[in-house]
Amino acid sequence: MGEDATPQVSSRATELAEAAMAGDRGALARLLTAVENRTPLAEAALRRLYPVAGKAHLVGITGPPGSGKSTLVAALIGVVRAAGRAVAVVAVDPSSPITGGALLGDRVRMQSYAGDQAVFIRSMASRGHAGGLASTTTTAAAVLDAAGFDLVLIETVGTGQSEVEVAAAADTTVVLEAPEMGDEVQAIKAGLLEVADLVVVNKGDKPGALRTAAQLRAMLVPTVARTPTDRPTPKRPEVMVTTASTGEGVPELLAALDRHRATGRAAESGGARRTRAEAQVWAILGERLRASLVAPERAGTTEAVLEDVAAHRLDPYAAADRLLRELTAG
Ligand SMILES: Nc1nc2c(ncn2[C@@H]2O[C@H](COP(=O)(O)OP(=O)(O)O)[C@@H](O)[C@H]2O)c(=O)[nH]1
Ligand SMILES: [Mg+2]
Repeated sequence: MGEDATPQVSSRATELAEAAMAGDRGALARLLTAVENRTPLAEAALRRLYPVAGKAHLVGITGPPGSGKSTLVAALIGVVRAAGRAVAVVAVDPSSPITGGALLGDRVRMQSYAGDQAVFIRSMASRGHAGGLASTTTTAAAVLDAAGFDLVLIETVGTGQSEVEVAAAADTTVVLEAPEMGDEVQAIKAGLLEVADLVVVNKGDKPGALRTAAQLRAMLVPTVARTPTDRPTPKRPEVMVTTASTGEGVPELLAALDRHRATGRAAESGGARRTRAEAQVWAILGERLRASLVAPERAGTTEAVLEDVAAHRLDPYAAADRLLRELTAG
C-alpha cells in the first residue's frame, strides 16, 4: 500500500490499465478484483486511470431488500442498450449479488449480454470497516468510467449507513420503494430520502403503488441544504412509478436520469464532486494513518495507548494526539 509499488507492479498496473481502456474485459475484471482487495496494483493502476475518469454518469440505486433494485437494473440495461449506449453495473448488495440473485432470475435476458462489449456487470463483496465500501465502490466506478462506460449503475442494498455513503459517491441517487402493505409510508428512512435525487415506487403492478407515490410526493417538500457547500440548491426529488418486471416506466426513468445528469452538470455537480473528493481523500488518509500506527514498528506503542484509553488512564483525545505525535516523530 502507498506510493511504493514495486516497478514490476507499476508496469503490470499500467499494462492492465491500458488494456482495460482499450476494451479488454479480462484486464478490466482483474483491475476490479485488485480494487476490491485493495492491492498496490489497484493503486498503481488508478494513477493511470483516474485522470481519464470523470466523464461517466454515476447512478446509485438503493432501497430496501426486495424492492426490485436488481430487476430494475436489468430492465435499465435493456433500455440503455436499445438506445445503443454502453452501461456498467457495480452491485454491492451482499444478500443478493447481482450475479447470483435476481438478475440470474432474468437469465434469458442477461445471457444475451454475455458477448456484449457494451455491458459490464460486476458484484463487489461488501466488507471492511465504515467508509471502506464507499471508497471501494467509488474507485471501481472510476475504473469503469476510465474504461469508457458512459453510464455506471451502482446497486446498493438499503439497510443502514452504507447506502448513504455510496449515494455520496454517485452523481444521481435513485431511492427505490415498493408499495406499502399498511397505510403509511413508514419504511423509508429519512436519511435515504434525504439523499434521493429521484424516488421510484417499483412494483407498479401491485395495488397501492399510485397511492404510495402520492404519499411520497406529499412528504417530499423541498429540503434546504444543511451547509453552504452541501447540495447548494433545495431539491424536490421527482417521484416515479415503475414495474421493473415488465419494463413499464423504465424508459421514463432513464429519461429522468439523463435530465438529472444534464441539470446536475450545470447546477450542482461542482459542489458534489468536491464533496466526493473530500470524502474519498479523508477516508483514505484515515486508513493510511491507521495502517501506519498498527505497522510492526509502532504496534507496541499504539497497543499501549489503546489499553490506556480502555482503562481510562488516558482520554481518547489525548490518545489521538499522542499517536499523531508518534507518526510525526517517526
Ligand atoms: N410484481 C412485481 N415484482 C417485482 C417487480 N420488480 C421486482 N419484482 C420481484 O421482486 C423480487 C425482488 O426483486 P429484486 O430485484 O431481487 O430486489 P432487490 O433485492 O431490491 O434487488 C423478485 O422476486 C422480483 O421478481 C415489479 O415491478 N413487480
Ligand atoms: Mg438485488
